[in-house]
Amino acid sequence: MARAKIALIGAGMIGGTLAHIAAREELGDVILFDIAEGTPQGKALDIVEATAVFGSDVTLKGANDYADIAGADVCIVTAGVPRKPGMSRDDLIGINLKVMKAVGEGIKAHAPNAFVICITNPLDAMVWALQKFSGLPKEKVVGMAGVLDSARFAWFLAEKTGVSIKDINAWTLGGHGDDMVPMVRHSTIGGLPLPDAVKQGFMTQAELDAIVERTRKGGGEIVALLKTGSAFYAPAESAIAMARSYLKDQKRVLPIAAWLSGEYGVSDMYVGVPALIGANGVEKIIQFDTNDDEKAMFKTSVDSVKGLIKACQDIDGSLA
Ligand code: A3D
Repeated sequence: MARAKIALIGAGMIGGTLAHIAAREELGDVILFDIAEGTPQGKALDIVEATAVFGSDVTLKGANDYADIAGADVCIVTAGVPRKPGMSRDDLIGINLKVMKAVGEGIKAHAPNAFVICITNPLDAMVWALQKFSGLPKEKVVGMAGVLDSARFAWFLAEKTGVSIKDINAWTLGGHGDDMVPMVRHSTIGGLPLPDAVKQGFMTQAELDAIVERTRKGGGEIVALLKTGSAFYAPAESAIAMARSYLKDQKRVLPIAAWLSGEYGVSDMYVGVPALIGANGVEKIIQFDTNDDEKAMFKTSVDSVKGLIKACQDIDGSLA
């Protein structure tokens, strides 16, 4: 069977890290695409030289021409600009919407059968625009945010309770903003829902509340520390988990920005929900039962995403 072809659109901090992980894991041959000349070629050459050391039978190539992504099985999109300290993700919308138009048209022309994972912020609006600009089937275009937000949630829980990260299963739903919805009742430590873990003394309610708050602001915490950009290692790992589930038909259930058609009371937009990813893309949306509080938080988050979509439509009339 031929090797998979993975096109990384954007060869910046996340794009370069994605290329490195994909090569080490022998997930497939990698095309690293960017508008900047030299950067994708330099990163691709650097990593392909490392394959002699870690022994992966894959090739990597840098590109500035969309023709090079032809026939890609997976496209992971990080093209655009990241946040700087003091900026919200929403401040990026003007620049990154134009980038999504160019990227969407490039994918439509050269890789129409790909499974597309968008990472560019503001995530839920950019994946929506990317689907519109590319015209690819909705189940083949998804956004990465929930895997990352949930990973942050899980790590904070592991750090606080001293329980292995392997035995923590955390879920964060809704849009990828500070009003995302960490699902306290559905997240577990060793199988115990978090409210039960509090009752059993793993942490206090106040400590759990602080973790929920830290999770919501997890991206900003790293932006403030780095000062020159945003997180890239954990975002890249998160997108690779999604790509792997598609390429290997693993059928993992992951929190992703998926197109909703009535699930969770939401239609015609992307928002973070648990979804099963297999060889057909998004094969199923998993519906958690939600109480009134969770419904209200989810609605607030969805309303924020609606506001971002409206802003996209105001900027680009073709999206209306
Ligand atoms: P960065 O290192 O700046 O890389 C972005 C790359 O995109 C640069 O190399 C640019 O040259 C390139 N680029 C710009 N315009 C185009 C274009 N039209 N076509 C192709 N390439 C282009 O950023 P990064 O890798 O740190 O972050 C990339 C994006 O991911 C940003 O929008 C971040 O905000 C976002 N991000 C999202 C998450 C989520 O969880 C959703 C997490 C972290 C970062």
